[in-house]
Amino acid sequence: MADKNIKSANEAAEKIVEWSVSHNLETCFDRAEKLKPCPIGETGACCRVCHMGPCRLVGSNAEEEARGVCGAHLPTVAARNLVRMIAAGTAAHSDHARGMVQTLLAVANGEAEDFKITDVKKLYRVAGYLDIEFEGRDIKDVARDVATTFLNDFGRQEKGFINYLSRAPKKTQERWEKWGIKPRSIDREVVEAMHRTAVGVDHEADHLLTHGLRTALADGWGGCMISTDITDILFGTPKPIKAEASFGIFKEDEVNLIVHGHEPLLAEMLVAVVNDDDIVEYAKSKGAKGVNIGGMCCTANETLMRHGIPTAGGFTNQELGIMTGLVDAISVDVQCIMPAITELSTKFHTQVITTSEKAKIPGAVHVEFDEHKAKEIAKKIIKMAIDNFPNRKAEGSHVTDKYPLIGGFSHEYIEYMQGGSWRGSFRPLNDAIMAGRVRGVVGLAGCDNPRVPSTGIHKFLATELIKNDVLIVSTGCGSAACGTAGYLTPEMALENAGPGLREVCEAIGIPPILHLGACVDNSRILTIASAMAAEGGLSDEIGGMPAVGIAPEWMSEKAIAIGCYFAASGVPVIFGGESPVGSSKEVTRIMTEVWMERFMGALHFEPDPEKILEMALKYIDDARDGLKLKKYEPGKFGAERVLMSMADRRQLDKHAAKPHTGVGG
Ligand code: NFS
Repeated sequence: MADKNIKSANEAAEKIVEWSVSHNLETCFDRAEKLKPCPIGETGACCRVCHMGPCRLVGSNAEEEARGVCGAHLPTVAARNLVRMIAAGTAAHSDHARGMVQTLLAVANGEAEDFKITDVKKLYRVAGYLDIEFEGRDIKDVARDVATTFLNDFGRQEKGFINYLSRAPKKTQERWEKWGIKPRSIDREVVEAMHRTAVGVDHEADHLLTHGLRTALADGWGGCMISTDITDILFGTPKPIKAEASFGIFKEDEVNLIVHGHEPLLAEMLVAVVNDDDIVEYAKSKGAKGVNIGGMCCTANETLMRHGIPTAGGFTNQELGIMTGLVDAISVDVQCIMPAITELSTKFHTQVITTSEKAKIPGAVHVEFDEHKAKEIAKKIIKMAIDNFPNRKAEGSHVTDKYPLIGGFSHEYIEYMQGGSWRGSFRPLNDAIMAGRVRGVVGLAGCDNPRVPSTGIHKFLATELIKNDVLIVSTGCGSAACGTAGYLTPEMALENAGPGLREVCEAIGIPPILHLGACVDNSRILTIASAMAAEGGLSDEIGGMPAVGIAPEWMSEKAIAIGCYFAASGVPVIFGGESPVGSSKEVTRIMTEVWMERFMGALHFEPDPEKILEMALKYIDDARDGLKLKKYEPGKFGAERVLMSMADRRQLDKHAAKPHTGVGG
């Protein structure tokens, strides 16, 4: 593990942190050191839902004895706190998804002329999931029906559930049905979560947390999955693509514009127009060779996956990026944007531009995005960056490290690469797991965090897991952590993967860590898990698979929503850091033991990286035992099953509902 005395485990980032200290500039790392978390709030024992408090439920026997002024017990308070985090996280992803749906509708209605439907095949596949007729129909009519069907998933008031629940394996759906956690609509579950957690409403921890899971499922199989699919329809389904990562992506002789935040609409338009003649001419007139776009956080993942736009990294890199002195403008929309960047930018020449009607930051210039005038606004923003280029000062850390990477692994591509257009399937992966070549799969995701040597736990787990023949799928700032460390390359398999995983990676030609996209693209992992269940030979539901989710440096409420939708879908999840409900034994028991019993998933919090690794491998090996697979032994593989008899196939087909998954589904 990384040395505890460093701020970032990423060398380039650490160089800039050192530079910031020598130049008396404050960063999140300094603030994290100065501002220790309140131990009562940190563990979920503080209740702030009314103004008789805040009540602190503390003491040596708080679980049994502590009460708020209203009489609320600690498990109630801790559970309410978690449910509110889930609601906030769900709201964030889903509001983003709503923007995507509204844009698709505007395109269908001819009101957003600068956007178009790029991936018609994906539109048809989505229409197929939704039982919308598409053959022989006008594309825009299909798109309109898709968009209006999805809009109903946000606000459905009549009977029914979120459409995409039907994409999960049948057995997984049956568990949801049995325990009453099928979400009706996204907004409704979020509103109900806020209602139930208001003073004097729902007080039973298990009952509260059950609704938390229902809300989280609305996020995963609703907001996130809808957002992924519409983004693919509008801008293309990702395929493997080369890009670069770290601070060396900024160019000395070009205008550098960072796109930072989450919603890809404006970023897509900036990428589309950046090489237009008038833009290039204008840049030259100000002494620059052109305009270079770089990404940050999840917007980076979106533009990297589809266009190979380089990334400057994840959450804790945003201030450091400005400190290179090379950023002429940073265009931000919503989520994970530190307000600190405007104050910091005054020490440099960087122009911070806020663009969402939902988000302003004191000190930033506001240029509001409107999908009906996308191109015009994109050009305005690029010109602002160009105008600022001559103001670039000499100072800045000017760190130039960068690494190549390969991103762009959509679930469609992962299926395709295992057999081509006609025979794409998850058979080879399932077989490799059955034979013990691949021990299991880990989703390594979530934020990077200044409270630990930032990106260090991601790097530790990434290298250890692949050494143990575990295939990694990564998203969000987890991908950025791996990308800026140089881990997202096929060579990584040769140098660091265990013998079985290396063989598989070489045979298919993939890195051992697959970059699947932004945090909303965690929905791609749900689709992959469903496809693996449908393929047969492993578990016939998501639960019971040799698969684990890990968010080792999480900080956002969105991560909690994601962790909970994986748990409810049947995946054991391990988060790093202190538990935000660690004060309550009862809540902790429900999230681990009770959820495991009901859904075959769980949500653990474990600050020790070595223990996270140990737990993940144990979950994987226990799942292998449960499925009666060959015991995992490094370098020793079972017989690869090449062909299945028809009888075998029929047997599997009985359990598996193939039509709900991936390509051709
Ligand atoms: Ni995910 Fe993306 Fe990063 Fe964390 Fe924030 S950018 S949505 S929340 S910090 S991974």
